[in-house]
Amino acid sequence: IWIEVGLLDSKLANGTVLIRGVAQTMRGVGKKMAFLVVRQFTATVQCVLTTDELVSTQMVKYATSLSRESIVDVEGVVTVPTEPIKGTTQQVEIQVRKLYCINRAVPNLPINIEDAARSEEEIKEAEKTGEKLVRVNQDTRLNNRVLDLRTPANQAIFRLQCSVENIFRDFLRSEDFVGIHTPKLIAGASEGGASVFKLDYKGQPACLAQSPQLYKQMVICAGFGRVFEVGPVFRAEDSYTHRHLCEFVGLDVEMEIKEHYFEVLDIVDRLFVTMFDYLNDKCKKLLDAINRQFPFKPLKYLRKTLRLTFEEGVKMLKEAGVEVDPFGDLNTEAERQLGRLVLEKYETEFYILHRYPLAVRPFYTMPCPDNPLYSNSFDVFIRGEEIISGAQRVNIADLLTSRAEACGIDVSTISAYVNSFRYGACPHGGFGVGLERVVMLFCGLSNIRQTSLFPRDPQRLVP
Ligand code: ATP
Ligand code: AMO
Repeated sequence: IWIEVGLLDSKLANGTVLIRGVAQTMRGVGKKMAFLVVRQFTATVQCVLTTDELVSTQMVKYATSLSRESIVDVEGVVTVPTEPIKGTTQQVEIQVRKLYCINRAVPNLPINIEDAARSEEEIKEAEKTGEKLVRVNQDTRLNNRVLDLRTPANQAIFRLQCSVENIFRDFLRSEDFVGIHTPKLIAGASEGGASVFKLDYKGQPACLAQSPQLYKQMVICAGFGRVFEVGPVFRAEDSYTHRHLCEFVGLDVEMEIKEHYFEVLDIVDRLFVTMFDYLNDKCKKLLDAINRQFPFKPLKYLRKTLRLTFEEGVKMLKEAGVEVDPFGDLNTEAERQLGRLVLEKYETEFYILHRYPLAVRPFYTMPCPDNPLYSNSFDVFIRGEEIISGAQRVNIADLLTSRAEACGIDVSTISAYVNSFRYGACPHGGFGVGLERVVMLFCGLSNIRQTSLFPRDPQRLVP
């Protein structure tokens, strides 16, 4: 009976099971006994070989000579040891009856999974006692990503990411949003020309989409009411930071609004509170696996998400002695500082900052009706870092044209977009979320490369 390693428990005691997994470690004790730790996804179990009528000394030798990370099938009887088992996730053992190697790994692996799975704390503790454990650096990990991804924390990170994406879809579908797919090969920049990947499209100049922005709005003009998209976003970032990738997964939303851009904020609020609740309730094992290697405190968030205006944010910073331009953008350090102040005052690490200065927002952003120096726009932060940008959009073609011109954009390159607003266009707004940033910041990870399977950054195109 095939069974998943993660499902092995004392209820199966004395039963015969068959597992397939990876030979993680093997240790011989004399010629008559060997221990083999077998791993499947995030779970590990100890398999014990003791010579008897079914297990020969050759088989014990064979088990200890297996190369690490080889794929094995193990058949055996489940037993419950009297002492708790250290070093495996499952609290039972398998007394091996049969052992087959299905596929052998090379003997010298570029990364040892046990090394890659160790926490910084463990390494430091060992150093105190004079023991030197291997520290696998990020480049080595990313160069050998197939092996690196086998660590329990990495297995958990990408399962958690899948949940984030699914909750995004499920929540929006339950609110009558329609999933769409917009083109990624497009004629011009959608978020400003600086960070665009240019390419040749059968002789025509083209580029990779920097966001679904213009097309998701055109779909609203086409009468779809409420839409969302999950898809790749390409940005030719030229500096190397802990939170920018050259390709990331964009979670985008666009919706008609009746009265106010707060209707969009209401969706952000309910979507993310639903998401965080789900992750905390239903993904405990995954969070534990990440926590074991990369310890983090659970995210603090409120039942109703805090909304601060940009002006209020600037005031809080000023009171704390941080001078920022009241009509400029916040730099990374000011954003972090504001995050700390908000946490102190409001006890939340998740909040919305809205009514940004118009000058720092893209041309398609609606100016505030009461004061055009500000805009109906917002960013959303987790632990002091941006995960979302959004806004009400300009839905009046002539205003859009003048805003584009004011921002230095050649309107002839976006005429199909601008013209969409000449055939009857509802007031609307939306937002874009970076999937990798959500996972990184929810789990308090320090680098966005940890939440991208095969990260693309200014220096990395392979693997
Ligand atoms: P996006 O650029 O998509 O809005 P973001 O998080 O980079 O996402 P911005 O408002 O553009 O947000 O930038 C905020 C701050 O982040 C900037 O003031 C700048 O300090 C820093 N920053 C933005 N882009 C880069 C980059 N490519 N390299 C280094 N720093 C950057
Ligand atoms: P923005 O450019 O702020 O807005 O992007 C939206 C969100 O995408 C994520 N993000 C990134 N993630 C990884 N690497 C990058 N280089 C990167 N750049 C951005 C961030 C950010 O909050 N069209 C608008 C959205 C809208 O108004 O609907 C836009 O693209 O989490």
